[in-house]
Amino acid sequence: MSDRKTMKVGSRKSQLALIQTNKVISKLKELHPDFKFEVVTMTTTGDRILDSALSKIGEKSLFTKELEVALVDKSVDFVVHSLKDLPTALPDGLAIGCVYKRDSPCDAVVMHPKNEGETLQVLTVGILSLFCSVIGTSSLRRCAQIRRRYPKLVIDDIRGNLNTRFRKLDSEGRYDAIILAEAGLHRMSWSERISEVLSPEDCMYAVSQGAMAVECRAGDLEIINMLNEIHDPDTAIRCIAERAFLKHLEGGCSVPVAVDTQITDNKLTMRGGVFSVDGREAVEESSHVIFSKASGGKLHNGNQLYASIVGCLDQDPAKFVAAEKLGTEIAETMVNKGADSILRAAKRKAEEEILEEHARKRARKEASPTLQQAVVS
Ligand code: DPM
Repeated sequence: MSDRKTMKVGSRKSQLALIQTNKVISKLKELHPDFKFEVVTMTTTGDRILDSALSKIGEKSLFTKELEVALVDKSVDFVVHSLKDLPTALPDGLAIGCVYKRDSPCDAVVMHPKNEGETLQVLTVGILSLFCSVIGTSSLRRCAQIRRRYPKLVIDDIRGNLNTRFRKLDSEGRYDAIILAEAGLHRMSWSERISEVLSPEDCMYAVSQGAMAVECRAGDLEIINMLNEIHDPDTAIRCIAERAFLKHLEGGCSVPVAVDTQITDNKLTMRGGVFSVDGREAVEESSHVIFSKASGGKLHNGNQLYASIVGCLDQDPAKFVAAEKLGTEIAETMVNKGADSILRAAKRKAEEEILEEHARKRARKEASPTLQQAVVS
């Protein structure tokens, strides 16, 4: 080890991002009491744009770009992210040094206080069915699957960080419920607001949902060795399969693509889904791989990446290779079953919406000077 004893850690400023960053730091501190960890916070494009649905902004790496620039120019040593916010292709020279043991990957329903303790099913029946219940989410994946499962519910965009969303839900009266990741809700200590956890049978989760990842420079072996101590092999293997799947479908953060994976000692099972945003069309596929007995002796050197994730240094690489292959094969089968045309249509629609959103913003900008003039005169 070199004499580098102070690690600079990049993080977004949101409460959730800081909770996640501090969780990783406290684990590393336990293992390295002699190290200092200094948090450097940054605002990302995704944090700045609060008035558009994520899928309507039209830029990749919304929540990561500024932090990655800081990694490349060495103003930080590593960055803690929600893995699901990390694109499947990272900038050259960067890698996911470790993934932390996954929390629940499922989606959860948070009700407006007037519906406390209810379920989505209840919102579709009884008196409430006279008025359509409105569910807040900006995720095309959640939207498509909820429309498919509960055609009577109406979906409406909701943006902003978790705190903003809760305020909108509780005080605006516009939404009957919102859908969020269960993991994020627990981390924020809002578990008691969860009315229902959606089973992956009803709503498959996003690629890597519930897993935290640490991004670092791919050649920084000192950091990679340290991160390896908190690298969770089972989480890594599942997320490699899921990310390889998404990568093969060329999906970004805002496509209606969903997964469900399970792992045991020797078997990885995966289900993947692609949906049209209206919920009418779906292509699903599942498969599994049985891991062969350890090939013996051959371990990682720290440079090998699987879907941008560094393999666990003390593990047989065969499992990582098999996971990547499984995700890619399921995606390939789904493309042959028509998943690509569903995705193309979803992307075309998203692009049209991006153009409309830009036009609306331009119009608003052009309108505002006149407004100011009017006020002055
Ligand atoms: C991505 C999506 C969302 C986030 C899309 C999706 C949700 C957007 C929305 C890729 N990133 O899930 O289909 O609901 O409008 C995000 C959250 C977490 C990480 C919040 C959430 C939670 C913690 C985690 C935003 N990124 O999904 O409720 O999964 O580790």
